[in-house]
Amino acid sequence: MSAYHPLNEQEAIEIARGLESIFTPGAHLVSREIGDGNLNLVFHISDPKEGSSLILKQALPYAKVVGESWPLTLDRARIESEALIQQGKLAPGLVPTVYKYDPELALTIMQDLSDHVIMRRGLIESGRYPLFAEHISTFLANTLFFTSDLGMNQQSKKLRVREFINPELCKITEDLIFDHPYTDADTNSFDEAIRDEAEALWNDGELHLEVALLREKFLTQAQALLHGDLHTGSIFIKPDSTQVIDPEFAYYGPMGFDIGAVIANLLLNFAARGHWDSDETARQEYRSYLIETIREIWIKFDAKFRSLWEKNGVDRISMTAPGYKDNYMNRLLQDTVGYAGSKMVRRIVGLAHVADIDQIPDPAAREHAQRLALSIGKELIKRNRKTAAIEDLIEVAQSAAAS
Ligand code: SR1
Ligand code: MG
Repeated sequence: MSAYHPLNEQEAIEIARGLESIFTPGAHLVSREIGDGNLNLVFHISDPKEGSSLILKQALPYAKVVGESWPLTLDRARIESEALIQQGKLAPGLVPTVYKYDPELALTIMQDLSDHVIMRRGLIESGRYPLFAEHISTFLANTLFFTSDLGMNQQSKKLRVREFINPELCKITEDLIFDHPYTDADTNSFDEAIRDEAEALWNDGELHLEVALLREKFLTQAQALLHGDLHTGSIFIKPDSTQVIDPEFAYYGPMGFDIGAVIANLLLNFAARGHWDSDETARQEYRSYLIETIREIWIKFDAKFRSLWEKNGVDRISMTAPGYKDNYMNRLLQDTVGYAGSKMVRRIVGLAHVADIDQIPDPAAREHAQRLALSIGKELIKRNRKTAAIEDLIEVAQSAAAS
């Protein structure tokens, strides 16, 4: 195959045909471009007769969500495939298998997960996933602990940080999450009905101080290898399986950014309930399910992370210094709360929104959900450094919903 160019469906089939461990030679293969994300081409290639299939994901040299005017590095395909391989080793069974990476075509060929659904869609359709908290807390504890200075050789970690330098994708986050929502930026996008809320964000000094502190940590703290974009659109799910995909934003950053991303997206769905429920009872029940999931994620993550630290810690003084572990876990919770809030705010007034809220057709119901999400998000950001327990975050969400 020649140098980089965006593939068409026939070319995708020819490349997939080379994976003889998946497809029998001469099989009749079918291709569908199924990419609905912001950045890449995604081909689903299958042999309908044998029932075998795979996913072929190609990075485009620009951000698909905006167009060719926003160039974007193809190196993100290397970052993504390498992160998937690392995460697959640390959290087996929770990440799709990578079959092949082709640097020239910025292409990753991986396991097909189409017997799962994208979790954002699953939540919109009121799905319940009883094993999700168990699975995602394992993914978070294992990938964050074993890539940090607490759980891996500290010299090797410095070299790993270098491999995952991801400046262009980090800049997207720095702009779209930690800057643009707080000023009248061209990239912002919001319904006119909530202009008052957007303008309030631009003029809230107390909020800006907290966002600047969270941004500083995102810019400077190489704490662990993050997924970097762990929203519910980056998770394939079914009742007995959770698969984390799409780590093209991976880099060494503050752990709370990944944990906060998961919680933020559950809370965005929490804010959107009502339209997606048949009646008030259904709404209350689904909200309770989401809150219970959030509580369970943090409690399980905290227990698993501490246990890994006890059994596999490599950093002597941090294991013996009285109070250090509790202090560390509390700072992690505070970061989680601050980043969860930041990720909620950006999805209401920034460039990229979420279907949970944008797809509410009734303008009044949508406005209500947007205002609720902003109210929770702002409060989490403002309270992040005062948080002492996951119950504090839950209280913010429940009181905002009740008022
Ligand atoms: C230009 S990319 C917009 C957003 O999509 C990705 O999923 C990230 O969340 C990014 O901020
Ligand atoms: Mg993505």
